Amino acid sequence: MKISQKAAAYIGQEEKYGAHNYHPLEVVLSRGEGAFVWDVDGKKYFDFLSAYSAVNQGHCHPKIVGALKDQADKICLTSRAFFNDCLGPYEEFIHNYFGYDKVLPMNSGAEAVETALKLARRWGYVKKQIPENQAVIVGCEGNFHGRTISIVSLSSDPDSYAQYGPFTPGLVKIPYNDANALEAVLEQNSKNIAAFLVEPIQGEAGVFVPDNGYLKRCYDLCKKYNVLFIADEVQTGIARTGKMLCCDHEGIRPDVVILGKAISGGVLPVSAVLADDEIMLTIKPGEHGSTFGGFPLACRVATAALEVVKEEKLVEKAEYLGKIFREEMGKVKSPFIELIRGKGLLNAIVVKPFNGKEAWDVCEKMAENGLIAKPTHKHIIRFAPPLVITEEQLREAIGIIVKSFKDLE
Ligand code: IF1
Repeated sequence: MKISQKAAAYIGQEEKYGAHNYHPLEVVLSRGEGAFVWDVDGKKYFDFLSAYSAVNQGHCHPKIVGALKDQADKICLTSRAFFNDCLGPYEEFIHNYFGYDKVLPMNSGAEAVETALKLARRWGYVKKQIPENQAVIVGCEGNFHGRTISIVSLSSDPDSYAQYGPFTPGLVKIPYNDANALEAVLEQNSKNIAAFLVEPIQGEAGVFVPDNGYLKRCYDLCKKYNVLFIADEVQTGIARTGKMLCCDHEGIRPDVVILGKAISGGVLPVSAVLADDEIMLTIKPGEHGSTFGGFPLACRVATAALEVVKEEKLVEKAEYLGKIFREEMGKVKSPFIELIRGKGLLNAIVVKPFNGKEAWDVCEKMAENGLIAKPTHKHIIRFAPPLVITEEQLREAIGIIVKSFKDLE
């Protein structure tokens, strides 16, 4: 991929002075607006990653940025050592928006997942009388829940866990999309199992959509064996899959919901754990927290970001536009296209290598043609534009994707 001297300079700085924990596509971005981003040379792209589904409301949404600017001139951070005039209103807003008794505000998705793991263990000891330090949490093969030591202790991806041991105990994995596997592990040891943690769609695994009914069956099993059903909606939540929460597709109400990414519209790191009092109040004052968790900027930004979702009907848009994407891409005859799958505007194409070209080459070609996306697990390209994309823009973007496959044939 040819890059300008200007872009190369930025890339060189990251190479020289930054940790090498990523291998980005060689596009150097400097501006974003709605469904579009521009690089340092002024080239415009459709953004089809949305920062891994954090920018559902579109880049630099004026209402969200406006809330940030307005609050930034008042007070940014108080810490939780004192009260402030933003957190209470935000917590009531979240209560009314999602229908859970309480919210525990954190910052990154991983922090919210860690919070949910602690909450599940604490509930297990206090409410389920699991013997101290014996609590087990069940997760799924192929999961991605973040990058902390406990979370990667549950990972089945060596890129996530290799050479980071020793690992946190009490975390077991079962195959994804297999409710019988959950039933088996619950029958065997439910008295020590505190929770089942699951992504309603496995994002990083390549937008792995489980069979219809899978989540409902797992939810029912958790009820039967008095195990918390915890949904990691960090990537699938906030309208991305055509419902406010992906679990809504199956009409289930998780015991604990984990949110992140688009809860702030991609403006600040904001995450949240939702639960009812019976679970949430097992954590007492001083037993969990974080410096920035629920800080005034986050409260204002997340409130605006969630208001935008309803005001601009992003749930309905994701559902409607996602169907168009899968229908139109399903018509394309290309030796590269093995499979198209997804829900709402969280979609992926499994790419068959052809002509010595593979997913990475397709992404480079799409960037040349004005659309950025990135492969996951070598052969899968995720397509997740901001939900504010118009139908006309989506159809134009589909044209770019199709042209890019053709260019490589
Ligand atoms: C990276 C992808 C990876 C998540 C789910 C929790 C978190 C994530 C379902 C943690 C974060 C990000 C992390 C980022 C790339 C991206 C990602 F799935 F979205 F593509 F890695 F798998 N639960 N996903 O997807 O949230 O701490 O990042 O705020 O680490 O490279 P976080």
